[in-house]
Amino acid sequence: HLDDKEPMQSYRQSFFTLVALNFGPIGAMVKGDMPWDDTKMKAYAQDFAALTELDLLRGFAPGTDKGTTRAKPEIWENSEDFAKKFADLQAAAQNLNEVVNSGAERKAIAQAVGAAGQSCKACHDDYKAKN
Ligand code: ASC
Repeated sequence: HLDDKEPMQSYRQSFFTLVALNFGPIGAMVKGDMPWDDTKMKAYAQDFAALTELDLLRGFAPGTDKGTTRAKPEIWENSEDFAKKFADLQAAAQNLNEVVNSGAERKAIAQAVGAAGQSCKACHDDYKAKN
């Protein structure tokens, strides 16, 4: 990627791909779209939490608002709010990992998954273009 013209767009999109491939099946298990599997639930919740410890904001460096991206210009205009929303995601992912790995019942897990999904959505609503 060193000669990629859009390395930071690729960096952040890779982050979201990994997050979606961990949180997606968690959501699917909670919704009953995929069989519940405690081992997978624990592993994916742990990886989801670990992924959110990466420095995502580095991927939204100034000047990377052009090109192959659905990132809205508002990200760079409201960078404090954007950073706060990412901190909310980190907290929600951390909480989900703790709930899942504390042996909580499914109802409590579903609640923590819902909260994490809300923090995904809060940011998408304001900062992700529809297409
Ligand atoms: C997902 C996914 C999102 C969030 C969001 C939650 O699995 O890909 O963007 O959950 O739909 O509301």
